[in-house]
Amino acid sequence: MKITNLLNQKKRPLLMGILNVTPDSFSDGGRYNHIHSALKQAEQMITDGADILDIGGESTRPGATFVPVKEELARVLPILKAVKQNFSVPVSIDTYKAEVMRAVIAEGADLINDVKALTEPDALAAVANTNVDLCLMHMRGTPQTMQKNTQYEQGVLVEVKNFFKQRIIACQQAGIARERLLLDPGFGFGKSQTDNFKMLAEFASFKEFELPLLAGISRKSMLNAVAPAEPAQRVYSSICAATIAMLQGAQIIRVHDVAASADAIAVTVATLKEKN
Ligand code: YH5
Repeated sequence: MKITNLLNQKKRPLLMGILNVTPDSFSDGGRYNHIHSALKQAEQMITDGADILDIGGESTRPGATFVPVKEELARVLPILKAVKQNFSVPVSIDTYKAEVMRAVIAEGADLINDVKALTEPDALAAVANTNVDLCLMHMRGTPQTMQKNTQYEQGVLVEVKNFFKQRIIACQQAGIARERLLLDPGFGFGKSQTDNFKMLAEFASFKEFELPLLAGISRKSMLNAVAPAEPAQRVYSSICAATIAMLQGAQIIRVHDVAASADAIAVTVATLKEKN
């Protein structure tokens, strides 16, 4: 299912539920429990109102470590297959590795959610002659180093937009139709606290690209800095941030807390419906 079709059909922001499959999310490391717990999570998120499930096999949190292709595929492929067999919800795969992209596309992935915006070798070619949707996220540096230098010479908004312009051109040159692209400024990825909130305050300005915008703020540290709480207790601040983004045109919100976010979407939609 094309994400743009889903947006046109639902006529409201879409809810992308984060399905966590990195090893710290399950205790024994056994494959059966791994798949079983992912399917349970998936089922609950769909019941709660998820429109898309996002599956990632390598954590891209600040300081997270690299996962080899083989290991990433061992984590993600069985879960992708199981979700595709059991549910009809579109599946997004959070990866920046071309080899992983090729494998998950062959297994029916609907969206490639790339925190490196197809800048890795061979990534553009891996997706070019396919019909998957693509989320291009801005990150400066790598997950290992990105919080070391968060100074933007021209200001964060200008730099993120220049990056989007370059990546859109790179996609066009690789033969990727513009209609397949989504944009995401990448909250928390190599940005200072001030810049994260500047991007949220000015989120509407990213509409200039006339592409669907994705906001991923759920449970992030930028929220902890202003409303201190352990990650699992950041629901209220996450809902608030997602709502601020949706009021400014975010069309997909990437979240951990699906049920709470579905209520936020309902309230936002009812509000936006009455706006001139
Ligand atoms: C995103 O924004 N983020 S992985 C640190 C946290 C909580 C959550 C507790 N993948 C994004 O979710 N893909 C990630 O502190 C993403 N946009 C897109 N498109 C980081 C994450 C997180 C990190």
